Amino acid sequence: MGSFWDRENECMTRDRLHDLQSKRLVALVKRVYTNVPYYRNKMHEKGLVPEDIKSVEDLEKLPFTTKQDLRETYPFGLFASPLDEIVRVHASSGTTGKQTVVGYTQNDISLWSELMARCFAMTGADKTSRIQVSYGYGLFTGGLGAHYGAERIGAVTIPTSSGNTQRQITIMQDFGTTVLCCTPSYALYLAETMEEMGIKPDDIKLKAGVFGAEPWTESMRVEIEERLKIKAHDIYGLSEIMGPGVSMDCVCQKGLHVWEDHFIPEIINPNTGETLPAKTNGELVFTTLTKEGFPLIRYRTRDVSSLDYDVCECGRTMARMAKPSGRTDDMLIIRGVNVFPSQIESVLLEMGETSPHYMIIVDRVGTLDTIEIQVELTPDMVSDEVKKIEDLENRIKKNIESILGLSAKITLVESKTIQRSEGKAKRVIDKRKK
Ligand code: DLL
Repeated sequence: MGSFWDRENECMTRDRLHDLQSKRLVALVKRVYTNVPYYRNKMHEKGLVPEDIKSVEDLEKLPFTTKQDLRETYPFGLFASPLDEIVRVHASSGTTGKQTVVGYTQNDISLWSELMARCFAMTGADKTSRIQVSYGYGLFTGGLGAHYGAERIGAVTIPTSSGNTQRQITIMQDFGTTVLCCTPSYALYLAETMEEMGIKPDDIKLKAGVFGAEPWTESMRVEIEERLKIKAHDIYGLSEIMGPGVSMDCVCQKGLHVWEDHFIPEIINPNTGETLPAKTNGELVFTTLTKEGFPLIRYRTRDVSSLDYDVCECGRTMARMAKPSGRTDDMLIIRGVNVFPSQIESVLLEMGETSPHYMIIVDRVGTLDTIEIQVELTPDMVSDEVKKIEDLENRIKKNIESILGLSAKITLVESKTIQRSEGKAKRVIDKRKK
């Protein structure tokens, strides 16, 4: 089912995969121990030498790497290749502290292109496709990461980068774009702008979207698929591990296949560090197996997901991670209740009576946390229909309360008043953090 870029590797038996991962892990540990003093010290602290790591079963002995380690070694301290072998750097901005800098050798760029090509092939794309890359180009990995993968499969690559929304649509129409790459929130903004321009999904050739870089719910997927009449794929990645293309969902849309021949995923309990069994939710951890410039051992992503090792209906044997529901550090604690913005998104989109644009505002009055959810009305609803609006606000409030066990203030706002995003959407304003 579906198309493959590299069927042999994507469907290899789990036994073969185990042997390959073990061989690669042993080589990786030797490499970082020899080349990166920071890792050598961390291993010594745990009383480890490279010979202690003989197979993937020994992975748990190795120490975790965290964002803090990356900050302490800023900018190039964890690079495992000399700088004259590094041909590209990217950086992720991060909301707190210094940027995280990552480096790639020529082989790393080639591997990244290869894995992105696997992702594109999963959408059915090939050299006859036209792939519009509307992720930002620059230090952010989205634009260039998708770009090189699109070129690798031989598609016509259209590097529009993000922004200039009407022009994006004109290009889509004139150049016959078949695959669109951008954040899911931007996909929704593009759909909205298309509607305003009077362009219908049948007027363009778009067949698939490769959307990621931020959490989005299944309901959001349905909304985008219906409005653009396409298949919307979820692509995941992070600069530290490579960029986009660490995993993506196939046509079955039942989890994102992790390219396990190059990355080992684990799920841990974020509080204890203990490894959790398959199909259990926890923090996602990755070890890169083949990266040269910036390999990482047991990197704690802070993303919340779970892993499923059952063979997928598409035939791929590579583990599937559940759609990430958010980040452990995005979790809001409101009056002691844990809240992920994605839970609120699900409620709103499943009700389907408003537009999908919302903003969560958290504050503290005295010692009490308050939460307000601003939701946009659809263009055909006007805010002077007071009775109707009140009734809708109350029903949203009730549904939020039954899912979160938390009373929230619901404010319905006029259509198109909530800021649209061209990249990663900002959905939470936490005034308590000031
Ligand atoms: O966002 C890489 C990327 C670009 C992925 C384009 C997909 C498409 P960073 O800027 O370093 O890299 O941010 C990484 O974004 O740890 C997640 O919290 C979040 N994220 C990325 N993809 C998804 C996704 C890129 N599909 C951080 N679902 C990650 C949920 C995602 N969250």
